[in-house]
Amino acid sequence: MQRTWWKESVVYQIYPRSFNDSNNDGIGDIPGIINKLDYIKSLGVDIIWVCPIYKSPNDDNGYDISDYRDIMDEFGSMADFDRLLKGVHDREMKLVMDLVPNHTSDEHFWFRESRKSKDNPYRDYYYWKPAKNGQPPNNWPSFFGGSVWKYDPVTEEYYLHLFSKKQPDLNWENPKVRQEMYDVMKFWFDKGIDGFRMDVVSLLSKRTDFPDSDIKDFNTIINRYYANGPRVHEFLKEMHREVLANYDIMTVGEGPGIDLEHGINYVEESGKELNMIFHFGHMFMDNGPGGKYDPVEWNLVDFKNVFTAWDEKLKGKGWGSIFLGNHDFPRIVSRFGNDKAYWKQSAKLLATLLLSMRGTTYIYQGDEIGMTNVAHLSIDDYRDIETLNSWKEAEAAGKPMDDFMKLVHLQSRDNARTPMQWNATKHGGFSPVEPWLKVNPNHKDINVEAQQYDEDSILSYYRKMIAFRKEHPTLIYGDYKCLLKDDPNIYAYERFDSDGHFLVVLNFSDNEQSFTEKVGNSLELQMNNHQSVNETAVMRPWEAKLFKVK
Ligand code: ISL
Ligand code: CA
Repeated sequence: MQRTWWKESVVYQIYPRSFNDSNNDGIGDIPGIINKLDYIKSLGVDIIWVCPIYKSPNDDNGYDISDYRDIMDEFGSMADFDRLLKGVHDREMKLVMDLVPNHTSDEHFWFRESRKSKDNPYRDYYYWKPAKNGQPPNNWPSFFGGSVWKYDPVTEEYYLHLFSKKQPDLNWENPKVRQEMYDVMKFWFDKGIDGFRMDVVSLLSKRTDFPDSDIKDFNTIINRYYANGPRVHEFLKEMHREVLANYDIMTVGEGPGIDLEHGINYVEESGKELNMIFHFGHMFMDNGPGGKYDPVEWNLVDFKNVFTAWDEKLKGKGWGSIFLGNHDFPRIVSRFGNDKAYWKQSAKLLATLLLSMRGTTYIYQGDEIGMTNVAHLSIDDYRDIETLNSWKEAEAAGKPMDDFMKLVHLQSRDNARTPMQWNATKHGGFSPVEPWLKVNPNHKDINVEAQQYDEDSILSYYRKMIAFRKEHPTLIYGDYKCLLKDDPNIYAYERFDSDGHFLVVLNFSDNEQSFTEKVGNSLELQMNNHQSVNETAVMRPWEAKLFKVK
């Protein structure tokens, strides 16, 4: 693989609403991020990705954009943004923004025009359909509950929204729409930003015959009817030709339905589309047939298979992205670790994994201090549209709501969105006033200040592990080989190339495990996530060891 800056980078993801409030209104903002740039730099990361900060009525916290060329009032002004970009560049980091090309807000100028009349010049910027026998045009379900079609009395037709009804889907079949989006991208690239994370690119091209679905399982519906549509690669190649090729930037696409079979087509270097994609194989492992609120146990063998299969698939052809969480999923230590008895060890184990795999590493804000899921007692303390809509649906279906609350604690997107825990003061140092979403009560113990100068902290471990990765490009580019594929507790793999050879052993269990597989070799322990170093073949609960193989 050719060496490239974004392959060697570690990305830090910021959810601006929950990062740092600078003007005491309880909402994180851009000046708040600027105040923390030295902290972010101190982690050793290279790229900051900020979730959407554009003008938005905030039906889905900025993923509903009403002006792509302006900044959300609550987050600050364009002058603040320019200062942020300069502050990031002055510290020799890069700034990646979040582009939402699949849908706009219903308050965007294009949509306000589009809904006015059937012959409005913006009508075809969106998908409009007449009723079918007095019913919506088809039976597709929306990601956020209910139908994907919303009736609009003005022209007596329905418009398509795969997400909330305030997020109408753009019609990418219309070349004008594509040019509009390319112009938006150029606007930000010309300002000097260093790339885009692209929201739900897998959904850009629709099956324009809009067939009824004959199945119920939502994940299967996504794969069959919504994702990887017929023209998606044509659109992305055009985008690459017209915009991306002209800048030294990075792109990472996300979206449901990007599976092993389809994912490679987005990132194969010869295909000239995107640099990386987020695949969700490991992120949906715990979803049952009813989706995320119908959870099933995940197991380590499947988890390892996801990473191994993707590495194999991309090897020599494209580049991967390594992540375990983001603003849409539960906290990583609560989900893949043990956030009770082995909180510190398991958070460090996950850091070891994130920073020793092949691919670009993405760290979500707060994971570097081991932030955990939250268990607010009342649904009134939740804000996420997806959580609230699922709650209403469960209530309407007569489900026992005490049980459903437990599922919310396990699965809600708000788990990842509670404010960043800077110190032990009332609102965790995020804001002096009541934040838009309550801080996790455990901020008294889990916070940046408590870990900043503690050599044994999760935060210190992240810093060391990031530095170690940078010193050893073998961990970035080297080959990957999974050992003990079928071991249900140990995840062990080698990373090697002509410059070096490493062995990583991770005990994903609450019990001691022995690891004898490579003990005959001459191993030199480099990283260990427990305070007292252990060079033996015994793996303590949630122990992580990284060896140099000589
Ligand atoms: O959140 C999910 C599972 O909990 C995903 O299915 C998610 O809806 C999907 O990956 C798309 O997410 C992205 O687009 C959404 C937005 O709400 C998410 O925050 C964003 O990451 C619509 O723009
Ligand atoms: Ca604020």
